[in-house]
Amino acid sequence: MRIVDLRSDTVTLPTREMRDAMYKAEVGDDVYREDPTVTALEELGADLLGKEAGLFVTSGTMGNQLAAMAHTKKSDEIICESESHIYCYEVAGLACLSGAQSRPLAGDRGILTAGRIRGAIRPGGDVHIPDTGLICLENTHNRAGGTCYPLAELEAIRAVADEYRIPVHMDGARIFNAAVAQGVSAGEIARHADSVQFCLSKGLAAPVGSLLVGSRDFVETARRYRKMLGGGLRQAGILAAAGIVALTGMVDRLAEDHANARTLGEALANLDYCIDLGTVQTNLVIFDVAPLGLTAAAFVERLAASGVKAGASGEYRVRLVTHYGIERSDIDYVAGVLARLKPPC
Ligand code: TLP
Repeated sequence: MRIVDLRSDTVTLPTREMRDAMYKAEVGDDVYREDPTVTALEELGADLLGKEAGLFVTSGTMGNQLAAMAHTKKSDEIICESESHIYCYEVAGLACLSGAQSRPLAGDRGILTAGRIRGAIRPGGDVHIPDTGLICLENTHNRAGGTCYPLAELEAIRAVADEYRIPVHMDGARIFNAAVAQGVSAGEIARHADSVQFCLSKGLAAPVGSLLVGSRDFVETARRYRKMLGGGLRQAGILAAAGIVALTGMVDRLAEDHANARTLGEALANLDYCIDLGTVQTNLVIFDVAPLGLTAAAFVERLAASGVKAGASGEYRVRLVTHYGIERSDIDYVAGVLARLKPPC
């Protein structure tokens, strides 16, 4: 049976070029800062995002958590979006690792506005009340279906953050998807944030790792916390080599994933599935199966019986993710399966 794995872009396999680069990578002990390939990747990532420095970390989760630890102090409050990864899927890391309280705000398709954020900032100076220590934005927004922050909104949020002197961290796990979809450089997006975490191991197809970028001081603080959490790696250049190929050779092709996601979204809409096509801006497609009288888990099982691997994004929401390795013919196959699974109205 044909298998089409649309569970996540994390399932992408490294390219031949990545494997060659990994084999040939010049390496050293990165805790001593003697791994030239890790250093090259960190400099490349920082450059692309217009920041002073970068830090290679094991995962997006580690990058986000290190950012929160480095930006905040214990008892701070962190403003985030109520469906964000940092709030929903990082095992309460903000509470455990930073000792901070989350202040989740509902966004519109995952997008927070400057006004909404301004209204949630704590006044400060009151013995009862936590300080707002950080604003976290997720771009693209995973659970909202891969939506992108409009640049004008980022600019307005930056202005509010500056007014209250609060740092902004961007969970840019898929920031390059946003950049390609919006036709701008990742730096153009990142300039509104003090720090950005972005994943090499999702649509960019590297096997492992993320980068955390920001000011030199911020990155040095994060480096200490990375060591504390056991993330000080040794000959990590083996992994970083693939990351360099990811950043230099895999960004532009994300447009193909977006086109495939759009085709899939339109197929779902044409079949009268419950989908908000406005959310299909990048490589994620989320639709609701409640009107079919099914849970997401039950629908995912039906898809699996036809070789289509999907994931649940909530009890009734199914998520399909397009990525490197998925071709247009796979999308046509999935559209055929979806047509068969939908009972006639
Ligand atoms: N997302 C994964 C799962 O954890 C849900 C996925 O399959 O989409 N930020 C965002 C916006 C993410 O989507 C993810 C991973 C992360 C952070 C964490 O990255 P990793 O998995 O590398 O820790």
